[in-house]
Amino acid sequence: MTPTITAFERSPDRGKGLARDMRVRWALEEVGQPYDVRLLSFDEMKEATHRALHPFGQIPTYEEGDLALFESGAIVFHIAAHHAGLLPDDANARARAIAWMFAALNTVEPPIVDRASAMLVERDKTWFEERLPILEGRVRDRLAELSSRLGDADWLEDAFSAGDLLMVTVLRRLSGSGILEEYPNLSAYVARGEARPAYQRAFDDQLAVFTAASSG
Ligand code: GTB
Repeated sequence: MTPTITAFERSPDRGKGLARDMRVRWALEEVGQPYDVRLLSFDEMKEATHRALHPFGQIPTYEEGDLALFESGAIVFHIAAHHAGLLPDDANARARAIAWMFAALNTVEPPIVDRASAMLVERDKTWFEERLPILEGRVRDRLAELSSRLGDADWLEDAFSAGDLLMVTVLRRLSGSGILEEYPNLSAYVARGEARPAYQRAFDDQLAVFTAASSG
């Protein structure tokens, strides 16, 4: 059965692939699973029909037969658990790849999102200039630790996994900040992820949505 995911009808990132449908698209492309996309406006996301799928009225969601899922991490995990290619077969290696999935979403993403949110909605506050270095300091702390762990390896464990897929999408939220570039091995890590053919297909598909919405 072909799954259906939801995505922004017009992404605020103007097709840069920073919204969280990107990680789901990428996972589906990595495992070779075709999918449909239902595009939603901000108003539609808050309607009861969509809230039945997503309690917080957000994207992405994932529907496949009787299954309806929300939360990008849970969706990527579901895809990885049901197809070969995103999680190792060895039980211990699999557990470690899953640990990196949680690390991406639970340890590295929060300070990055805090910074991005402040940049978006707190710029006009009197305390913004004082707060920004604090938020950026927290991002740098995490990146320094991640950079140190990655070292000169290609991926976080022996082979590319769903942990890398999520980590790369999380680090991409720093695009344009200049912060990622302070850690050359992390920049190269993100570039390695972006160079994967599955990533490229997913990126092109989400960009095509934005381009079509802008020309219509
Ligand atoms: N924890 C959830 C998950 O991982 O699935 C979070 C889902 C989420 O934040 N969804 C956002 C959303 O639906 C889109 S991805 N927002 C609408 C709303 O809450 O009303 C977040 C996002 C949005 C825009 C950019 N951007 O423009 O750069 C980047 C990321």
